Amino acid sequence: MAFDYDDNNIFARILRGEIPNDTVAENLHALAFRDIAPKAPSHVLVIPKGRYVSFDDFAANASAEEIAGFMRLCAEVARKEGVSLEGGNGFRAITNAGPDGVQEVPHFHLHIMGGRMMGPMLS
Ligand code: IU
Repeated sequence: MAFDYDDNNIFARILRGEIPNDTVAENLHALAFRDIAPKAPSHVLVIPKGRYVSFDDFAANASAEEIAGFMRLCAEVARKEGVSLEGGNGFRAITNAGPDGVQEVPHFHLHIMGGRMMGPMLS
């Protein structure tokens, strides 16, 4: 298998309820919770409930329903956090994949960050 999923990664343990999290929103396919070390006034991680290592694993192997549920939850988070373009000032959504992307947790997640001007992409 191309993507070996580690069932003991920290986000798998959060999904199993073994570790507490500060939930912002949830649906059938995804969970959104506050990053433990926020890099912006609003910094939320959105993760699929399925076992996907990275963006490319999720994009290639998740069902259309899982992908839609995930994306809709991202939009709900932006609205709830007051950073969507419906009334807010915008946000940054990024994912880190693999060693060059400096991915720390091997369960796909999207960072949604807002509440301040984010600055240049690269650092
Ligand atoms: P990365 O995209 O895998 O590089 O980032 C992982 C993020 O997960 C990082 O921003 C951490 O602060 C965050 N995080 C968390 O919210 N809770 C945890 O228990 C752990 C990491 I470990």
